[in-house]
Amino acid sequence: MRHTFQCLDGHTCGNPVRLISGGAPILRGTTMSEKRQDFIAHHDWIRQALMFEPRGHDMMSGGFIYPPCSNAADAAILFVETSGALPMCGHGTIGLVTMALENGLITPRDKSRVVLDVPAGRIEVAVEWKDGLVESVRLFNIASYLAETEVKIDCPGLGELVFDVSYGGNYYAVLEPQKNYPGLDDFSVSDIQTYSPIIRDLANQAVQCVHPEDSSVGGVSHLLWADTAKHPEADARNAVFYGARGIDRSPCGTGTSARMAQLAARGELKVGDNFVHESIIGSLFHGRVEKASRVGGFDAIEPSIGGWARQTGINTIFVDDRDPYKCGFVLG
Ligand code: PYC
Repeated sequence: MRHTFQCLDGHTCGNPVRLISGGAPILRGTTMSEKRQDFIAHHDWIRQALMFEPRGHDMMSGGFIYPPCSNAADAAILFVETSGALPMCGHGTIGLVTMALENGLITPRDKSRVVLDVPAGRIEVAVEWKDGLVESVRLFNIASYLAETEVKIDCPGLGELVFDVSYGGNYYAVLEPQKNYPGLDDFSVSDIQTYSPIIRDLANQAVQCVHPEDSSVGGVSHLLWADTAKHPEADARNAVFYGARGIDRSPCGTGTSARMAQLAARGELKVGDNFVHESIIGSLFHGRVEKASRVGGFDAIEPSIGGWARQTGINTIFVDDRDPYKCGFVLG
């Protein structure tokens, strides 16, 4: 049997986004969190087939658009990525909403503001149109909070590392320059790919992060290697690691949200402040602290992220049951 998936491919500030517009499985559940759990339990092969090589690659990321789960929303998103079916993805939202609107896949009540149910909660996206196309968007993300401070691990090959863990839709170990991590200029791409999975494992042994309002969301899945900016308009730079070898080419929406929550908790950002974040390729997200909030017993912020995406093509992907690489592969 041959399974067919219709896709729109694009990128958000350099990082790939694949909108799977045909072939979405029917999911059980009434919320996107429940539907995400059903997808993980019964349909994860689709994510593997469409994200991993040979149909995807280390950075591949995307999602499905579903009907809304609540009256307040216009649509819902299920995110997929090489690292799993994420609770939330910022660059993914920017790309999926841009391509869905430009291709008429969603028709929001207000074409300048799309309300979406996602596994991590409800988000909104303000849309800037130009000549019938989406020029840029601003994503109003879920409440983000600093979960753990000064976690210490001993990383083989590097030595002691100290980091905070912050939530912006996924849990991030936020590594700032320190004795054994001098900064991105002295740390190669292959250093990031070598040490990040080891640090992620050690971080998950050191701390057990579970979202206070949804126990299905937990665990450090992403690492944010922080540094000072190079771009004249940026406040800071970062490289986010995910999956087995992926490094985000965009400044990372949930990572930027997590970083803003960390800085806000330290008193280095306040409500109304802007935070321009630069990616490993020099692209920018324009973050802002919109509101103070709470997550469980934690002080939190509601961040927003401004960015843009462009569609690169249309892709019809076949997955053949006879193919020994039906579910793709990841190089160790
Ligand atoms: O933009 O939130 C994001 C993201 C998560 C993983 C890669 N990008």
